[in-house]
Amino acid sequence: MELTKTAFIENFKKRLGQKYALDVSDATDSELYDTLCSLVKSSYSAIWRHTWKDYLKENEKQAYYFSIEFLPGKLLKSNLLNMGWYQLVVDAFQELGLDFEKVAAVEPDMALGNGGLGRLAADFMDSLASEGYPVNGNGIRYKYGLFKQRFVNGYQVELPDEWLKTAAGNAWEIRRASKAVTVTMGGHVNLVQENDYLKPVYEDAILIQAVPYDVGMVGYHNQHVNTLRLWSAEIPDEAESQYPTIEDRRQIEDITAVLYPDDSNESGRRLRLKQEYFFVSAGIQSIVRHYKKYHEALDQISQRVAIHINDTHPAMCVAELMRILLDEEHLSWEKAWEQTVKVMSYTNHTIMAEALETWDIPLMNEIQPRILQIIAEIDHRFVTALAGKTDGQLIERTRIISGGKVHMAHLAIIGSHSTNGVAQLHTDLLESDVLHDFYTLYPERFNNKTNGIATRRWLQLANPRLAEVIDQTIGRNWRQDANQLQQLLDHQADSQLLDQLVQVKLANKQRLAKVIKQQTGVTVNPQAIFDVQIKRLHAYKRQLLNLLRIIKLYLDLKENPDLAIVPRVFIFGAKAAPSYHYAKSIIKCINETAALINHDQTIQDKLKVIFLENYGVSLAEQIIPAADVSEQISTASKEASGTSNMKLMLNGALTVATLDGANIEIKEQVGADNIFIFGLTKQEVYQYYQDHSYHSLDYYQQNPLIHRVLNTLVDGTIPNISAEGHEIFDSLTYLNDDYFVLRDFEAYLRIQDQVDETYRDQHKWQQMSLINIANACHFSSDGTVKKYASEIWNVRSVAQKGGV
Ligand code: 26M
Repeated sequence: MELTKTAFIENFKKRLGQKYALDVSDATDSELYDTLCSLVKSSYSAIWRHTWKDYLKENEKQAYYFSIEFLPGKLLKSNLLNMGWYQLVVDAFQELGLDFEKVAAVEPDMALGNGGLGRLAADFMDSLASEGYPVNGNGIRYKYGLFKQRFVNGYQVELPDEWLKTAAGNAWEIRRASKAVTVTMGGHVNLVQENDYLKPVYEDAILIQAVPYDVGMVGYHNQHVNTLRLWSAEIPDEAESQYPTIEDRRQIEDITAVLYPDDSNESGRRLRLKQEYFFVSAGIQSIVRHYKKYHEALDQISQRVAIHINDTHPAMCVAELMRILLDEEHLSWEKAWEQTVKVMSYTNHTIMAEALETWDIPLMNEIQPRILQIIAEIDHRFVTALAGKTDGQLIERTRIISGGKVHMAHLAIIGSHSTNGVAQLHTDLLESDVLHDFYTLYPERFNNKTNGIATRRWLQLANPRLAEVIDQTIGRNWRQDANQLQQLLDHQADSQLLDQLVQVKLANKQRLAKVIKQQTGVTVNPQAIFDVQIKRLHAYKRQLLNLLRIIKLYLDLKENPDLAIVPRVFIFGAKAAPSYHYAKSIIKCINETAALINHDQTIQDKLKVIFLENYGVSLAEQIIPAADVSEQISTASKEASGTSNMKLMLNGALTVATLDGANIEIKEQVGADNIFIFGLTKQEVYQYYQDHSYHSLDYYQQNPLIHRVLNTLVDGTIPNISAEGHEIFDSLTYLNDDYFVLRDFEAYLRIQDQVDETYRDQHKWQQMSLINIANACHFSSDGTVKKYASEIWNVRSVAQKGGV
């Protein structure tokens, strides 16, 4: 598949002529983009075909990653990189007099996820293909992805994300009508004895056509392309002839219309449950159908198939596979159950109690009565098997159905052979606390898989300048094997390299400064510290702690304009769930504080506060390479892992962190001297929960500094926040500050002083930065998926790695 620039240019011109009857000079960016995608796609489609045919030939065990969210962002550059075409296309475009970056910018972000969980799924897909594993994704093709965020008067406003309506559409998908399956929902079900089994007879059920749209997941230089299969709900052809009403049609098409924003507070939305069953049933049916085409015995399916349940949203996989094995394949309950548990595995992504998913029994019955029957039977057998053998209360606490609800995490754990957390601390907490009862029942099922990130996207693509400096220092092998980045540790004393790091960072900051100017009109100084907090807006992530410190600095500078502080630009990127009132109030307060500070002439360049709109994958790719400081300041024990911490570290930012999630492992890798750790530990947080000795009001009343800073929320110092300021003030004082913001405030100030002091010694700073870059390889998702493959799914790599 060796391609020369000349051949590419020729192909490109030819394809453009065929598709649009245009010359290069007459085509729009959108037409150029579409033509390029079409060339890329036809070039990998032969490999794609071979990849899955080879699986069959070799009788490979395959795994399927079920996730209600995938957040890949843009795919053009990533596909070009992985195919080995990137540089060639950039050069060819230059020769044609075309602006490659402008053309690439035409692609809409594929934003079919909320944040960490969906992005992790996308990084895993990249790594699984790049490591040559036979693992495919299974999810939903939402017509509307995560809402677009705008700020109006400092308030978040949500707009629909019409990603499929852009001129570019989704260039990467292939609609496979021939692979459609029918999903049955609603109605009633009766079990009728037929020969030696019970046959379910459905009444008044709705039949939904599930049509798969496949997206190729291209591996890095390895002739391997996996499939991300996203399902869309349509009216079945048979029903078409029965003249469905507009209302009927809408009922069906609504199922895959919108991605739900992460609203852990809101529950009972029947459409969400329909979405869950829809993609679970479609995915499992298509797996079983495929399996049966090539294998006989369904009682051996666990030897060829593994299914991964990403968070509890796809937990009905357990019941759906049981349904098919029992009702359609007539296996005995025992055999079906044994296979199901062997096939399934589950990842937990949060300990936040309000995010643990439950569904009311009547709702589950309404959406899919047969699935409820099966879940009830699993629950019944679970209770019966344990009765008399263990403490009755433990059984009550762990059973799937209790208090009128179906507990999805219980279903996932009981119905699978593996439950993992996403960082060591998180897994420890699952075992000792959140899922302790299950841990006593099934200790062998629990394991840790610390999250990871795709170094191709987050270093090679997002930060080409840094990538090139690394090439010059240790050669190019790290591009194929991230572990090679550790060789950078041999160059800590290379002052020429450290200078180059300064230049790279500066250039990236200049690039971001342009984006900031364009989006906000604010001019920022690239010589200042770029201090970055980018993640969903959530109380536990404590954007508020960051804001309070900004207010403190502002007050200090107003009091003493000559105060010698290292200039800082505070950069936020965050969406709040539309119904999460408190989070939206924090956004408003940050925006108003930003307006106050940025327009205050006396502050000059010493302090700027920038809240970029519509944070997402593409914006992250601009922000992360430009960051000096990475804010990872969640209340200890609350952030399961975090992954922006890993991306920022990989790009040379230094981390200010609590001992939470993967921050602990980052500290272990870089050493305590190369990270800024502060704040309560998990043990201290839990101690407070136990003895109720935290009284945040005392901190307000007794600490003059905290008093002064909090007052600005309610005394008019920060304008236009009378409602929001009071809401936040009250939460931190009278409502006892659930996330220990005031408790950690002074420790946070102290550690940030240390950041300033370190930054003044640029040699030291760059050395620390280098150590962080080198050690970030421990958090490559290539390594993470290898562990999933060997320790959970038992699948092997089937592709040879190519060159770099
Ligand atoms: C809930 C209800 C309705 C609609 C959506 C949701 C929902 C969606 C996503 C709830 C939670 C969701 O994701 C949780 C999540 O993103 N967790 C994060 O997972 C990352 C990857 O493991 C971790 O790094 C983060 O620490 C963790 O917060």
